[in-house]
Amino acid sequence: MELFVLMMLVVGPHIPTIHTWHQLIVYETLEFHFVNISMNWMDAQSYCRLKHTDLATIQNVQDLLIVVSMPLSPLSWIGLYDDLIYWRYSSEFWVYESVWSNTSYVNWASGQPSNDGGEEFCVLMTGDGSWDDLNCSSNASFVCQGGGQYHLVNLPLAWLDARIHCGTFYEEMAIVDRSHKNQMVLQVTGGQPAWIGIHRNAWKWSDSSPAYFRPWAPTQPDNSNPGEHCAVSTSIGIWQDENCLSEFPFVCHGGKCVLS
Ligand SMILES: [Ca+2]
Ligand SMILES: [Ca+2]
Repeated sequence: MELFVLMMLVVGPHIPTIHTWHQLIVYETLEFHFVNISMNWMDAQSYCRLKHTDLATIQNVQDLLIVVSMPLSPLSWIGLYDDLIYWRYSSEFWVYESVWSNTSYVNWASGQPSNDGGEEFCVLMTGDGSWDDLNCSSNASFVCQGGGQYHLVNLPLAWLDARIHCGTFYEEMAIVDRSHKNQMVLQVTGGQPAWIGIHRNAWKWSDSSPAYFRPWAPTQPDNSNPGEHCAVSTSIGIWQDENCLSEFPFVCHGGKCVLS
């Protein structure tokens, strides 16, 4: 535990907000409340919003140290969840994001999106034109668009590198938001599996804060029991994904408080 915390302090990506005032170091943080009642994640969220502000948002090592200083249960819900709804197009410069509703065009293959291993955030067009969500670090050919046409690039790259390639040499990665566009892309690929320009921002906080700090336990998240779309903190402060319908005690946060 001590080693972990020390490592987090040394290498953690976020430094707490620090104000120097009259030689004092003052930390701003949220106040946290451990609730020792077992509920599923959604009910815990409702409880926290009613009694405090929201399920706990833990954005840096300072927050984490405060949370683990409480007498947590072995697994306690926090506000982090895997957002399976918001698929979107984006380049390096713009984002087109919409709730994927019945009126939005999708062409998922049977059983997809599957989010295997809890790490499938990018969309591959398969050989028959249907879509599969895959790990974005997988290498695949990809489809760009530019000059009013789609272009297959036979250079296996990870999804993000493919998007950069499209932005550099064409205009964008392929936007496929209509059935006839899906057919046009399929004609260009000739059935070769290829990335298209759709992905999702996976892990988010219940209170909509950005979720860059994610100290997962080794091998987590793994979505090992499908439906593991919500996160718990272990008592030592590293996290794992669990089925949102499981029942655990939980941590809420209230407003900001100041430590000095
Ligand atoms: Ca999949
Ligand atoms: Ca898990």
